[in-house]
Amino acid sequence: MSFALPQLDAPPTTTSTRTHCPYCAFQCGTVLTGDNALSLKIEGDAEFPVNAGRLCVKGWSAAELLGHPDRLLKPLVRGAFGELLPASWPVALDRIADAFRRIQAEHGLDAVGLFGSGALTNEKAYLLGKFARVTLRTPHMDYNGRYCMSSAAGAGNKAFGIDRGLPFPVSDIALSRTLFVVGSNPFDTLPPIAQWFEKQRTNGGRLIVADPRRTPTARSADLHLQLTPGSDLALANGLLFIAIEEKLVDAEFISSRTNGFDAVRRTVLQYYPARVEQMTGVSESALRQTVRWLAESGPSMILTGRGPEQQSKGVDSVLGFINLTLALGLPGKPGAGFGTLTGQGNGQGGREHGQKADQLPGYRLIEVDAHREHVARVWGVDPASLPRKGRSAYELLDSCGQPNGIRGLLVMGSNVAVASPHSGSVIERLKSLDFLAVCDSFANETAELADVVLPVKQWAEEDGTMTNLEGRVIRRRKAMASPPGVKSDLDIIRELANRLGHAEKFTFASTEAVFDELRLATAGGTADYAGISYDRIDREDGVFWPCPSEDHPGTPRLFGERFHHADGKAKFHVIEHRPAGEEPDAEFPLYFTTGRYQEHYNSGAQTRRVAKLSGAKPIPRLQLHPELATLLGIENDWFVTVESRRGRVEFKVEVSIGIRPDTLFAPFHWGGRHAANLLTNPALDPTSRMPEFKLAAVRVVAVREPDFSAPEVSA
Ligand SMILES: Nc1nc2c(c(=O)[nH]1)N[C@H]1C(S)=C(S)[C@@H](COP(=O)(O)OP(=O)(O)OC[C@H]3O[C@@H](n4cnc5c(=O)[nH]c(N)nc54)[C@H](O)[C@@H]3O)O[C@H]1N2
Ligand SMILES: Nc1nc2c(c(=O)[nH]1)N[C@H]1C(S)=C(S)[C@@H](COP(=O)(O)OP(=O)(O)OC[C@H]3O[C@@H](n4cnc5c(=O)[nH]c(N)nc54)[C@H](O)[C@@H]3O)O[C@H]1N2
Ligand code: SF4
Ligand SMILES: [Mo]
Repeated sequence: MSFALPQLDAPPTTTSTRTHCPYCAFQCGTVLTGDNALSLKIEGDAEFPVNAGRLCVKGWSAAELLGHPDRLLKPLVRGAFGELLPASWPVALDRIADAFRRIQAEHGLDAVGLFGSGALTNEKAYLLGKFARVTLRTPHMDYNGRYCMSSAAGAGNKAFGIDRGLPFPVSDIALSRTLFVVGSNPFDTLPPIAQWFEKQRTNGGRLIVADPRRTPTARSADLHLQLTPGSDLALANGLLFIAIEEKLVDAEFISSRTNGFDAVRRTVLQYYPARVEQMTGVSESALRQTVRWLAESGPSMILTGRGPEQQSKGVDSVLGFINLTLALGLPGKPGAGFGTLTGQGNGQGGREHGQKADQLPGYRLIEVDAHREHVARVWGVDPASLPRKGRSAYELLDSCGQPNGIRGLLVMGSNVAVASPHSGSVIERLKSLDFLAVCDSFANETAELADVVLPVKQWAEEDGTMTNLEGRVIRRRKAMASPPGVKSDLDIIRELANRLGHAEKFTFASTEAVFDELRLATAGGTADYAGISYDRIDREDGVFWPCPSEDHPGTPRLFGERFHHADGKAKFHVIEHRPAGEEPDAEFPLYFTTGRYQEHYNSGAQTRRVAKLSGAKPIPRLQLHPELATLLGIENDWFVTVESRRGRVEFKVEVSIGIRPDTLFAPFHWGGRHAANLLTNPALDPTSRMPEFKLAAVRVVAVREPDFSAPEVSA
């Protein structure tokens, strides 16, 4: 049955290539010179308007991974004695196709699952979704964006009728008079964004940051609201109370452009300042100052990050801040409104083209008949043959090996064994699968558990499109040939579809041809890419969706005239504070929250391998306040064992005044014994199914002095 398909990417034709960084949603423009891994030089692209030449330390060092000695250059297949052994491509691909065919024959179509990624290009996300729905016909396909943008997406859809992270270009930040950043630390997570904050400051603007930690971003703020973890929703309602009380709301905007304010006004009456001060730990005077600055004449902007979003009330927390921006009449004006800072490289595009368990391309919904019909027509299949809505990311993983759960899984672009909440349990579930396949460039902690690992091309070796945090669709351009022995994700999907009897649905002459089919599939949808072509992206330095036709200019700024609900109005939502899935108590008295270092990226599978980055941050450090250190009888550089109801981890301590005394913080970039996610709580938001990465109750169970005679062991 198997035969080799021609590979989609043509050889590179030039030694200087404009493309984009492989990592985060800022998608900095880069210029690559050289045409092989050893000589490749990365520079910031001064012409690309988003980063204007700047890069962060991860972007500068990204080339090191291309020729890295750890890079997988051959497929690996689990041998008879349990070890992963090199194998040929036909053997490895046959192994996956045979396993999926057998599992589906024995246990039904639903027994196979797919797990995708916001790191994948639009073309890959689209084709993987098509493979799930047309070839495997399983409902169970989800992706790591569920862990990332799903709460912001849920809130945007509810309030505005559309989910585009920033409804305006990043450059709008510089135009805002007051900028309020809630639970994001972009000076570490999107560092070149600092230039837009600097311009805003030069223009006389102010910055307010809400974060339990005094981060580099918070340190540069005019006002830092050092709130209790999980209290964002109460904070938002409390700010709206003050706006109403002080008559700072925009009555004209509320009546002409929104629905639902009256019910919200009645609810927020309960959120009077003294109560909110007690719930959030933010003083009444700081609450009043925040509202007055936001309402002062001149445009104001509120941006959220993962802090308020990665909670079991993440959607409602974001809706709270949207309510506030609507009441103040901010959206739709240059330099003003609400936005959320997307995280992964293609976190935006990755959630538009059908990787989500409830979605089809173009942000269509898999449960809506008209949407099913449109996409089925493009794919040339019967709409009734498309599966229905499947399980969300954590639920999908949690069902692995369980009765009626997933028995065969393919993971493309996520290190779920490190990135998932309650990771100790997720690892056990992965081990209980009949069959696990992983496509990656590195044998990460998830690949170590796999039956087959397929080595893939990296960013500089392939073409495609990405959609950045502004909704700007940009080109990833090939700069060099890939090592022999690796394949692109697109070729892998096509080879598997071919083996499973669907070659004719996956015949594409190029990556661009995949994009052209994506354009048809998204035409008329919310995320309409129909008018975007590779040529246009090249000419225009990116095109903003929605862009329904070739003569449409694209849409850099949304909401100027109308919102995307049928009546053109935005919706207020009544929301009430509720406790987290788990609050500190006598047994587990401390808050534990998680986040990021500038030097490492997500599960660390890539950046832990870059010498300069792992040199700067070899291990995770547990950040805790000096008062707590005194209470525990520990000092900087000591070791502590932290325990939650789900697991325990030993951390080296970093005593710092930059955190609340009731809260511990650790980054999640490491696996094994350093894995923060052994502690986190998989309580899920009811709408977005986002896990509660930002809040677990923990206790310190042991402390140990450092042994200066032993060398420090890194992860
Ligand atoms: N260096 C680096 N950059 C990255 C990434 C990376 O791993 N490393 N990943 C990319 C991705 S995928 C993403 S999603 C983004 C994430 O970007 P951010 O949202 O900026 O990142 P986080 O560090 O997860 O969380 C932000 C802040 O939330 C705070 N926080 C914790 N609990 C709460 C709370 O209850 N309320 C509030 N208001 N704040 C709280 C934390 O202290 C932290 O400073 O970064 C992207 N960029
Ligand atoms: N405790 C805690 N946990 C968290 C978070 C948190 O704040 N706290 N944040 C969550 C968030 S926001 C996110 S986005 C997730 C991210 O966490 P993960 O989903 O693990 O994502 P990454 O570590 O970025 O990358 C995963 C793998 O994809 C591979 N990869 C990169 N590009 C490609 C590609 O094009 N094709 C293929 N096949 N592979 C590729 C990389 O080599 C890497 O091994 O973690 C989540 N987990
Ligand atoms: S900010 Fe993001 S896109 Fe830019 S260089 Fe750093 S990791 Fe890459
Ligand atoms: Mo993310």
